[in-house]
Amino acid sequence: CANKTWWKNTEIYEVFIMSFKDSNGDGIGDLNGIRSKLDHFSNLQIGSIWITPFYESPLNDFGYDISNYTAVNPLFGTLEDFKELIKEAKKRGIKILIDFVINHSSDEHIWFKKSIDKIKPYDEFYVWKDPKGYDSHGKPIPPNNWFSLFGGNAWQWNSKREQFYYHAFGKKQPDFNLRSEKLKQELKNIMKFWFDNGVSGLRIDAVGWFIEDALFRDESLLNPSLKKDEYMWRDYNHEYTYELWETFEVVHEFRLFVDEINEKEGGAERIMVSESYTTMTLLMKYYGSEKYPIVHFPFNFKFVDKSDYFTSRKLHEEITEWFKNMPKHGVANWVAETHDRYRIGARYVREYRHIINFLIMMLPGVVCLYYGQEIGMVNGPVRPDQIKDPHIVEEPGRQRDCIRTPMQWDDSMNAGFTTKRKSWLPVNPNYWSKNVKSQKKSKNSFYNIFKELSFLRKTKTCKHGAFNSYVLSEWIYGFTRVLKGSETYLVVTNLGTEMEIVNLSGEIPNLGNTMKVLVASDNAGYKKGDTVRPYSTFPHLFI
Ligand code: TEU
Ligand code: CA
Repeated sequence: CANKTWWKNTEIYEVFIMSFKDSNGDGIGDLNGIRSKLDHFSNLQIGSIWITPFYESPLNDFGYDISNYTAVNPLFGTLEDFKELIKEAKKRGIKILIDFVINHSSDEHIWFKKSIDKIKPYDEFYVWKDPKGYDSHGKPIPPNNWFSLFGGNAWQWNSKREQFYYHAFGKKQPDFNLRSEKLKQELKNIMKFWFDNGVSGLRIDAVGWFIEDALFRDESLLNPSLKKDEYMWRDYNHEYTYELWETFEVVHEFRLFVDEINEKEGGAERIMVSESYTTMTLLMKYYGSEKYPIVHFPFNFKFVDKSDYFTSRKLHEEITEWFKNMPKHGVANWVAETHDRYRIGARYVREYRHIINFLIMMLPGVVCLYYGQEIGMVNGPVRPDQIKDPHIVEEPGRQRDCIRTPMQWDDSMNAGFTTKRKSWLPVNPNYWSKNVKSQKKSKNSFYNIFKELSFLRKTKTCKHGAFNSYVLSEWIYGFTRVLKGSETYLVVTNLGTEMEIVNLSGEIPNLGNTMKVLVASDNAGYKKGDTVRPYSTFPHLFI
């Protein structure tokens, strides 16, 4: 039967394909590897998985540089493998989401080659621009001051076409011209191709960079006194290169296309989720309205963008801000880790890993997880000579490799990720004690606590209950989930470093008298009026 609302409180588990599970012993994760681990998702009641790019690609940005959108990279398997994965996942009720990387392609895509040669209609598929002039050595001068997010000027000269092309990311990732109707038609064909192959949703990569100023105006510097070679991407406003109003129109157009397919083909709703790091106001624009839908929801990176610690009030504000701003028809979602930003343990105090899992699993809406989050994986040590990522994250000299070390399945060689002696990135040496297999065996492990949360998540209260947020003291934060006729839950967390007394009297209305602790991150027993250990969380059930 058609389930149109499956996505409204699903789990989206991000599988960074290269690092999840290798099936053929080449040291790189692949599609058959994912299929061999489907039980892992079933055990944790994961509703859907998002697989990072597995398409044909020279892998200059780990697949975020696609050279053929409808071909599977042989490193990751075949289209048959993908179909088999979809089939097996479906048996377990698991939906599959894929990456839709359409801000740019790889420069090795045939469209780009044809674009260089000005073959119609590909001539207009990318962002080409004449030089501003030539310097005294005859060198072409870039059209403006736009920078690449991956460092350096965003314009690359092509001597064959005698024009610059724009690349918001790496040199080998030329930006598409999403004003081209013919290009958009091609991209819709690609969407249709994957939907026909059983895909349930698309994660729209780097959506903010879709459209650039048609007049190619210079961006203004945040600090105008900076000299030409002193500033980089983060030092200017992104008025002309980021989230222009046309961006939302383009995504809306793709949404209409998805809606059309959903309507025609019945069955479950296929969804679109957007990836953008931006202001609250602009984020909310991605929801669109009921009459003008854009994406099903934009990723909520609140817990990804933050670091250090929370006071209770701060956390309350962070959480409620989303609900306050979200349009009425909107569905909330919570992300704490991705393949681009440091893992929780490296941004917050390590113990917050549990706290954040408790929160995002019990809050209303969709929860987005990153592989390894269920066992509390932390950034892995990657030596400079082992680094694979040519790009930096957060600050210069910090690559994204440490966020992408292989999944830790067991305590055998390379944590059971691969049979090859050297995996593509080193496994975190802590796999010896931190792995799925050993955590399954120990009662109070990260894995087992997470598993209990995953069961709680499936209750009526968690799915449909109302949400209320409370600042109970400086360090004690709490929220309730209440549904008439069902159990009431209270999630309490101590964000501080000392024991705190939880005073519930009067603060929260309509709580029954009998309290039962359901899951606790430090696994202590609690009675009403007890103290809560530092850095711990537990949901209560009130009867
Ligand atoms: O990321 C786009 C993005 O907004 C950033 O997270 C960016 O990658 C990061 O700040 C770089 O340090 C998406 C993908 O998630 C990322 O892996 C790709 O590299 C990027 O697009 C280009 O496709
Ligand atoms: Ca492999």
